Amino acid sequence: AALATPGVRVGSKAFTESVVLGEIVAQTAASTGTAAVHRRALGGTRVVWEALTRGEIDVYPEYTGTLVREILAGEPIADDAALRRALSARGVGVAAVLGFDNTYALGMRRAAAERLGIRTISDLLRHPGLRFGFTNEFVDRADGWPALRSRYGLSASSVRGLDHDLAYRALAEGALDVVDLYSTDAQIAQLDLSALDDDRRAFPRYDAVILQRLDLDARAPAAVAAIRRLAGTITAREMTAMNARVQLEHADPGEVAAAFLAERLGLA
Ligand code: PBE
Repeated sequence: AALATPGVRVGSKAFTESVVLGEIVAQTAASTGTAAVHRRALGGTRVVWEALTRGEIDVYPEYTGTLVREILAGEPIADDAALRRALSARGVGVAAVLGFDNTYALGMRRAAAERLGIRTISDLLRHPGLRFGFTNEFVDRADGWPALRSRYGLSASSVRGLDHDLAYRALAEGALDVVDLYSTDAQIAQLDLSALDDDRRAFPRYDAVILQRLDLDARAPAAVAAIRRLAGTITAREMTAMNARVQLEHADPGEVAAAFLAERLGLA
């Protein structure tokens, strides 16, 4: 029997940007003649990370703050070198640091924030009656609502967990007052939201990276080399524009990724 074609199995988390980045990675691998599949929107952070470490996928997009504060929480990670060591002990490497930060922020409709005089997260302490709606994962994550609650002493009376896109809709319709934003989401500009200043620095940096299983180097060297060349190629503005194509115009993430690779990297 013929040897199985060495392939690259890409995964992504269940939100727009992760799927777009997964497509960029899968198409980049495919451009080297390597078979590539993308298991889109596999699940939340834990599910996709475990799929990587168990060997069900080879590559997926992640964020440094998520690695340090959630996935590897409990391990002291002081700097970049320590992060790479902790990953490598798990058979994982950083193939590329993409060039932008997608941080969590708390957001309100600008008009509502201005009316109530809210500019910072600390200002929320004076308005305990506000209705909070957070992405399900944010409600439980060590770097999400639990971190904000203890850092700021917030004790909202109403906190709902919901789908990220539904949270934006509920905010726009006035059914919620405060949601967690991802800073590269296109809805922030579209819905005229304001991101509250994280005045007590609860959130870390969330630099977008591509994680890979280290054993992929031997299995698909050309694809890995191509994925490494994605380093530094995406600015926050470019990522927001790609998210907008999907979030606001409902373009397919595969098309958006193909356009990016063609225009920015000359990959056909
Ligand atoms: N995010 C925003 C990150 C954390 C901050 C949703 C892009 C994530 O872990 O997926």
